Amino acid sequence: MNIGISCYPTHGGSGVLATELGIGLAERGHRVDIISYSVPFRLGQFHANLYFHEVELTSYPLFKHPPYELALINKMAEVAKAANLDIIHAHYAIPHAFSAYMAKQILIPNDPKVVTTLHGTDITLVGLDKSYYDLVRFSIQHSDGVTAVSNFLKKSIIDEFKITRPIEVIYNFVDTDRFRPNSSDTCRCYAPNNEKIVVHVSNFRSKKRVLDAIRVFAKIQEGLPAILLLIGEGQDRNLANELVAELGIQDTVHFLGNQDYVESILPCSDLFLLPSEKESFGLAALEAMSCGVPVVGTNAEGIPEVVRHGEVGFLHDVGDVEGMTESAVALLADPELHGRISQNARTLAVERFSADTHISHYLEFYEKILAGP
Ligand code: GMT
Repeated sequence: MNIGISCYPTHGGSGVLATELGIGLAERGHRVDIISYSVPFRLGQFHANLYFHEVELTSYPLFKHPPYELALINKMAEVAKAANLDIIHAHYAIPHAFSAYMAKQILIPNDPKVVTTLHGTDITLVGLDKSYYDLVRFSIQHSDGVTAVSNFLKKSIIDEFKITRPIEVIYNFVDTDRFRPNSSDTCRCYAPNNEKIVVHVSNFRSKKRVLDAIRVFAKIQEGLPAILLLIGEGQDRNLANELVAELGIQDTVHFLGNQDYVESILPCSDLFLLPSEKESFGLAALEAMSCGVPVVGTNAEGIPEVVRHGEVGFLHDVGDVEGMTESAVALLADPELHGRISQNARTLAVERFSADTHISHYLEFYEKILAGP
């Protein structure tokens, strides 16, 4: 099969998932053409059967902003023609799904099928904005196939956008060979006295509630020696800095910025914090689970579908810093409990969210769409 993938190249979950899917499909012998404004960071090394196409932006004095969507549509149509694409798979509705629809119009009668995967805020936040709502609804209705990354998200699409067409839930997945428990000590330099290592990975947007992660950590370290690794960049970074200074915990909190290889950091950590207010799935937590790291977080949106409360971690209401702290301390202070939850986390990732199973699911879905009217 020839599959075009359009996604964001940055450190967000939708781009990660799209890239990992592309790599997995290419490894199975399919031709994959990734279309984006720069090379997705997760692409890493060279992969046979996988091609990257940069969307080039041309500016002109008339344009206040160079029209990215138009350049993307044009690039999609160009690649689809040259690579004889069967499918254009758009990840995140804005602007990829509508751009794929437009590319398809250009290509009629040799048009590929358009598959759209909705990831989260394209439905629950940005897509609800009046400036995008009708466009997102149109794109969903006019895709040949639509998938959602959780049951929560499927229900939101139906409820918020009054969608009646079928939507397939295909959970996000993780490469359990790369994200695995090991005796890595790469981040032990931050914990020279064997302190517990607590990790938070996000894009530092307000809905991720990184300040709650810091507050939980501050309380954890009152009771036991611990350090916090904050991975990511975003608008709340300065607030996070200020809070760390206000709480006087600068020596034990380390801002690592964006990291391309979190699989080197996660295995040597003891706990992952996910205090999000909005999270349709929580791919970052799944990657931690795959490394055998227990998760403490919130029961928001789709998180409980991934982080099973009491089995692979503990979930509390959004903003319940006390509750999250209690669970975190209970886990970190009890090696038997920690060992059990860590083992469960790894097992759940392998048995329920492996790349192999879910890439097969996507392929079956493509075949169904290609066989359709
Ligand atoms: O808006 C974001 O948080 C970024 C977004 C993305 O496109 O990277 O993340 C969403 O997609 C991920 C991959 O499917 C999910 O794991 C995240 O839960 C989801 N984020 C939200 O729903 C807030």
